[in-house]
Order: sequence, then structure tokens, then C-alpha cells
Amino acid sequence: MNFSSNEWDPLKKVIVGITDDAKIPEADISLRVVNYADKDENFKIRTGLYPQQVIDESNEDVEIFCDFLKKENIEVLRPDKKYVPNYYNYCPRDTVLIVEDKAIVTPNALAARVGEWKASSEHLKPFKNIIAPEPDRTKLYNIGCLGDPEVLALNETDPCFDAANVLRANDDLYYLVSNSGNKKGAKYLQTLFPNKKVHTIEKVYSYMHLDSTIALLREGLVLCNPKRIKSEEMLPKPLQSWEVIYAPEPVDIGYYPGYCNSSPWINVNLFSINPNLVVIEEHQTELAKLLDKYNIDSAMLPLRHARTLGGCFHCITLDLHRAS
Ligand code: DAV
Repeated sequence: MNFSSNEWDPLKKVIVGITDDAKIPEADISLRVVNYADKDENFKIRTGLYPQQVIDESNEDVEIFCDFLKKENIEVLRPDKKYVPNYYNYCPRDTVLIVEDKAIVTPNALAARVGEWKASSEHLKPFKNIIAPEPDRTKLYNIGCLGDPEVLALNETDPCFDAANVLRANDDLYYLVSNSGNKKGAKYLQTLFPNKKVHTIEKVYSYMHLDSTIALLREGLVLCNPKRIKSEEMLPKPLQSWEVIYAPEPVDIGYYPGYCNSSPWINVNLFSINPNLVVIEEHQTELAKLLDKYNIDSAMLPLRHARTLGGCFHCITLDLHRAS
């Protein structure tokens, strides 16, 4: 059975994240080089639980999103709160990659996120679970990346990537090489899917994940972040033959003082309900106008702490089943 093999087919079942117990873990080398590569050595990482206001307001907004999905007749599942995360259960997108009947638990860049997927394990039972080998973390990280986006945080010692470094388009998988995914990770992913082609995207965006850089709206239509995809040649070959549209400047929704985990480009981090309906952050009206020209309606919903917590609607979901 094909549970979900692209980003846009009509959505039937989805896991939506939860903010309870969200925290910044002890600052080990993985956190330092992956999440704070743009900060110099003297930057003091604030660790511990996110402020209660962030957790409460974020949960309120996520509930509104869940209600919206249920009204669209989509089955909504949530991470199990009894698994208290070392990082958070806000972004189920980051730790599990769903491709058809497989749920791949990815070898994540942050050490604190190992095992985070267990909060969703009950919902992954219908899938063939593939747990990627754990990388040797003693050799994985390159402290030389600090302050230099040309130097990546992950060495090429073992496969390492977050699931959110990947976007799915049926026979093609797009993989960002960045601080949260190395080239060996792409090679490993290719071995799991001999009938698909894994295309790497390199020297486009050094930091976290692919889903604030590219959004696949439907077969043949891709939305790009113009700050990162500066020309169509920067896209992998198959996407160059798609119609390429560029996101307008995002409306910056800001972040809780002292806690910033994302650029302002949360508008690109949209979530498709089907090829004619997406969920976007409620202030992104210019994007809604653009999408309207392509017969795509935008449900505009609040997500006040998208930047604080480092995830908008694509990040906080894990689509399990789309009708093809
Ligand atoms: O644009 O800063 C945020 C993380 C997306 N998962 C950005 C990426």
C-alpha cells in the first residue's frame, strides 16, 4: 500500500506535534554546531524548558490547526505525552521520514533527538519501521563550521540526517546537504529506495532542513525561497522542468525574546491538504495572493511561536496517509 509518497496528494491521516515539555537540552557539541553554527564561541546557549507562555500559546495554536484538519475529515494523531522528550515533540517531521509503506527513523543530527520518534511509534505500527544505524557521534561534528556557512557541521564519517532535510515527489526524493544532513545520509537513503532517485541539493542553505527553502505544491509546481534558490539552475534537474514560483518576502512574526530557532521564511514552510488547499501562517497574505493565482486556497492559521520553536505547519506535521 502507498501510504504517502509525495507532499501534496489529498491528506487522510497526519501526526501533529505537541509542545508539552519542549526544551533546549544541555549544550553538547551537536547542539552547538547544528543549531548555533551562526553564533560565535562566546554565545551563551540558554538551556532548559521553553517559557511556559511559549508552550501554552503554541499548544493553543496547534489545537486550532488540529480542529481545522478534523473539519476537513482528516484523521489527526498526536505524539504520546508519556514519552517526555529530551528536545521536543513539536516537530514530528524531523525524526521520521514516511515514504510509501516505510517509516524511516532517521539518524538525526542532534544527539538529544535520538529516540524522540518513540512518542509516535504507536502510530507507525502500520508501516515497515526502518531504524537507521546510529552514527558514531564522537567523530561526526565539525566545530570548524562556527561562523562560516561554507563549512558544514557534519563530517562525512557516517550517514546523518534529519527527516526534514528530505521532500518527496513520488519517484524523486530531494535531499538538502546542510548542517542537518550529510552526503552519506543521501547515499544511505538511496540504498533504501533503489527504484527512486535521491537528488542532493547543495550549497543552497547551510542550516536546518529543506522545508523553508522549497515547497512542492503539486506535480509540476514548486514554490521556492528566493533568498536561497537564486536561479532555477540551483534546483535538481527534474524540478527545473516544473513551473517555478518564488515566495514573496515573508511577514516577520518575530520570536519570544532570547529564543529564535528559525529565519523569517516560515511562509514557505506550508502544509498541503491537497493540490488546491494549503495551510499557511496567518499573516502571510502576499503568499496567499500568489497561490490564489495557481488555484490554491490558503487556510490562514495562527502559529505564534513558529520562529521561537523553529517550525511552521510543514515542520509540525508528519503526513502518514495521502490518497493517490
Ligand atoms: O529557515 O530557519 C527552520 C527550520 C525548518 N524545519 C529556517 C529553517
